[in-house]
Parts: sequence; structure tokens; C-alpha cells
Amino acid sequence: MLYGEFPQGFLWSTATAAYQIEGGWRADGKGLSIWDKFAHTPLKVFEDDNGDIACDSYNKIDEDVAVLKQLRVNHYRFSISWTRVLPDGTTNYINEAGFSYYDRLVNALLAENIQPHITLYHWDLPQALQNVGGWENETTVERFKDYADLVFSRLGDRVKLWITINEPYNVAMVGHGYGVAAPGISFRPGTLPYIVGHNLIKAHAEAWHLYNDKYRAKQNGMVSITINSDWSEPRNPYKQEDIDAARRVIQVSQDPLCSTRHRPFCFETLSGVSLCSSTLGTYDYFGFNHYTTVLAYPLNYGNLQGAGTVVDRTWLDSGSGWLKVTPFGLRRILNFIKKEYGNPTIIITENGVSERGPIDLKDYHRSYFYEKYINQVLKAHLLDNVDVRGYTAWSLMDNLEWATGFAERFGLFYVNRSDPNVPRVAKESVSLYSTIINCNGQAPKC
Ligand code: GCO
Repeated sequence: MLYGEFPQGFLWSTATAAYQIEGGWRADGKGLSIWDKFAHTPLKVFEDDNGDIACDSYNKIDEDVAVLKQLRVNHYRFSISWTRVLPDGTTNYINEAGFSYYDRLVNALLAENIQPHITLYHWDLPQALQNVGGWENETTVERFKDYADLVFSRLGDRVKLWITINEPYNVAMVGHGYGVAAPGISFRPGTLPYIVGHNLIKAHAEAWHLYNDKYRAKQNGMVSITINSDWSEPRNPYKQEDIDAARRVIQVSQDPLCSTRHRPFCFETLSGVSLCSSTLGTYDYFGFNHYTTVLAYPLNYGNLQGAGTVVDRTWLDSGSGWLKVTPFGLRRILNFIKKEYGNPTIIITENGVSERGPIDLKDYHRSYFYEKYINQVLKAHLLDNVDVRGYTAWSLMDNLEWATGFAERFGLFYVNRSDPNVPRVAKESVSLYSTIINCNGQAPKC
């Protein structure tokens, strides 16, 4: 353990996403999203769970703000449901009732000195846009830009931190390659995930430029995208092919925005169009989600160089098969980003751990996770001079973990979904995380 503190003003946050928590799937004129459709299709989500009610956050602004207060965070990352404000995805019709929810939420947060950090797109594309091709269709880029324009204009007077798109890599690959997330397209031969990735990055860049040109001078906020990135080590550290493969694993998720260098196996090269001129530098901070580490080895797809991954069997498990508890990876990836991308300002926009099985409020494994991972961030800051300005715990409360339904629980708070009158209940880790925040570094020595 390293003892010390983060700088004054360090951003302490926790995150959620609209489809995972809001419920109210048809409330007050909300339109349907691809996740509404996907989750209502039998066998797509574990036990056919869905987000119809989820944590009922649509009706629980006060409860949500109360638990955020209890946690002592100074920021809260949440997403806007596109179809709640624009039911058919276009600005032809604006659903004021939907807007009112976000308006009230933002005001309630600010009243408690909690700054909103808004994600515009956390995977719930309007079904009406999917019906005309979704992210495969370039016109969705324009629709996203119109949507972003509207939200900036309505909320940007009070919201200063924005994320355009959450995890483009997963949207492209998981939704349009493996098909285990909405819209659930799988095994279509060709380059669909790359076209989707290309359009997502373009949508992001358009929104960033729009903000830059039209809103920045007045609103003075920061806009970025959030990229998910595991740390990756060579399976055999003495083999050059494994070292190269480990690097490719990171590059494929991080590269499109940050580098003009030609690199194989990245969205822009595979979709055959260079995005560099419009995307380069379109981030005011480096937003990234991080959970785990993998060990890489080379795996080629035709004449494309790719990578396969395995894990070390000695690493601690979590409630998610893909998530091994590997705190060391966080410091290493922070250093990688510093070196690779010219010492950007970094905000960790997600980091957390899950459990499954019977409910146990004594989630010591989560306290362990946060204590160790956050200490690695502290080391990166104090010992390595990484410009890391914020840390976001995923997630505020147990919620719909996409295709694994409610079975994998990432929450700091437990949500009793069978009785909506029971308030959210703090798990043991809440006291650890709030103490770390209170000490602006680590618990319990402050
Ligand atoms: C993601 C999303 C979150 C997840 C979290 C845990 O990374 O998949 O941003 O919505 O719930 O990462 O898997």
C-alpha cells in the first residue's frame, strides 16, 4: 500500500447507464430502443430478465441522490436514454416529459454539489433507427449529432462533463459480431463490426466538433468518448510474437482516436477509410473503462494479424467469467496511456467488480477490489506522474448486467427488486469507498 492523497478537486464518482437502471420502458411517451427489443426476445438475456422496471430509477430520483450523498461522491456518471427524449430517434418530435426527468435529476444532483457526468450513448439505440440499418447506416451519425446538439443545448448550462459513446469496441463487436448484445447481429459474413465501429467513431467526432464550435465558448465543458481497455501482457514475456500480440489487444480498443500511425487490425484501416483527420484529438480528456488483465498470444484472421487471450489461473475470480481481479494492470495501463498518447488527462470512467449467487451485503471482495485498484491509481499519480484526474466506481447499485441479466451484480448498493418500497441498501463496500473518498486517497489512514 502506498500512503498519500490525490490532488484537490480529484473527481470521485460512480456510474450507471439508463437501460440498466431506469425502468419506465414505456413511461410518458418513451420510444423503444434496441435493448427493449433484444431483452423481450426469448433466450437473449439470462432468465429472460429485462430492463422494464430495473432499479426503477425513473421514479426514484430522490432515492438515487440520497445514496450518492451517502457515498460522498462529487460526481455521478449516468446516461441519457435517447428514446426517452427523442422517441423515434429524430428531432421531429421532442418528448418533453422525458427531458423533464433528466432536468430534475441534474438539478437534484447539483443541489447536493454532485456534478453530473453524462453519457449520451450507452448502447440503447432507438429501434426506429435500427429499422433503417442502425449504426451500419451512415445517416445514424447525423441523427446522433442532432440528438447531441439537443442535449447540449438543454443541459449544457449545468452539465460540464460529457461522454459521447460508451465503449465503441463492444457496441461494434459484441452487438454486431458475436451478437450477444443488442441489436444481436451475429456471424454475418463481411465487415459489419468495422463499419459500425467506423460510424460510431465518426458520430463521436461529429459531436465533439459540434460542441467545440457551437457550445464550448459559452458552456466551457469537456467532451470525450469512453474506451474500454483491458491491460494485456504477453503470454510468454520472452516471445516477441506474444509481446506484439499483447500490444495489438490494447491498440484495437484504444487507437482510432489517438493515433495517426498506420496500425493493422483497427477500425479505421479495416473499414478502408481513414478517419484520422476528423477524429484526431477529439477528446478533452481520455475517458476509459478498465476492469481486468489478459495474457495475449498471436492469432491471425486470414492475412490480418490479431490476438488470442488467456488468463493466469492464479488470478482471483469475480462473479463475471471475463473479470479476474488484477489490480497491477490498472497502474500499468495508466502508464501505457501516458506514454503512448502524450500524457493526456485521464478520467477512469468505470472500474468495479461483480458477484453472483445469494445476496450477501458483506461484500468484502468488493472492498478488497476497490482498495487495491484505487491504490494502483494513487501510485500512478504519485510515483509515475500520470495525469489521472478522476475515478469512477461501477456501479452505484445492482442493475441489469446486459445479457447476463440481474445475475451478475456490480453494485455498491443492493436493490430489492421484488419490493419497490424497500430503499436501496448499502453493502459493506460503501463504507470503504466513502472513506477512501473522504481521505482523498486511501482508507483507513487519514
Ligand atoms: C460495460 C458497460 C457497463 C457494464 C460494466 C460491467 O462496460 O459493459 O459500460 O454497462 O455493466 O462494464 O460489465
